[in-house]
Amino acid sequence: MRIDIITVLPELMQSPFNASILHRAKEKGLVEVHFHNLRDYSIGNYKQVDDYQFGGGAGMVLMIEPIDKCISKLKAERDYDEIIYMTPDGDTLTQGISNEISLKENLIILCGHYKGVDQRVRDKFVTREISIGDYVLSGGELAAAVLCDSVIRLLPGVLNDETSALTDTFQDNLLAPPVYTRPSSYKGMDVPEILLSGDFPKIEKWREEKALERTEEKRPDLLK
Ligand code: 6GU
Repeated sequence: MRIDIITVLPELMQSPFNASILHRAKEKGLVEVHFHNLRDYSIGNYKQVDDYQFGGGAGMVLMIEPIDKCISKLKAERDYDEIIYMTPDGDTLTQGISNEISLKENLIILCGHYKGVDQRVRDKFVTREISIGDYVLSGGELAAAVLCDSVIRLLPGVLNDETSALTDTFQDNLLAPPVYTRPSSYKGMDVPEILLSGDFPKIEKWREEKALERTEEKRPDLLK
């Protein structure tokens, strides 16, 4: 997979990609992430990328021309499966959307900023709009990093057996069951007997029950 991220703040984005699982995915050659500073595609001598909105109102809007220049350059180099715009009014990210996106080859992710981008960018270039939840961030960068993390960890070969995505919370619309590690008894708090029994079919059944119980208690909406 190749991901091209267009942003006015590349510095804000790079560190999550240089640690842990995302770093390993890059090292293994399973993903390439490229950052494009919108200012490098700015117009005029002032490196302008945003302007006041027509009709008045507070807040700046990212201009269409630098975004067009950047996207056009990328599209001339390869085909893209999706051009994703990160915006609080997009579709709320779910595991299902991440699963779907993880099957794509080449992605462009455009990060909104200030009041967002000129609507014509959304109308003409963008194929999908994603939000990471009902709260407002200063820009789309952290949301893009969240999206990339959730997608990259699903790419075949990124996770090993111990970190397998198959048993994650949300993967079957269920929360994950409780987990324990050593010691089996700590200050009078004991690990459920069954987990120490070695009876794996029974343990599996227990985990399914606990996952369902936890989901009923904390997120009954997932079961509907
Ligand atoms: Cl994608 N962008 C911004 N600015 N805020 C958000 C968001 C995105 N998702 C949730 N809040």
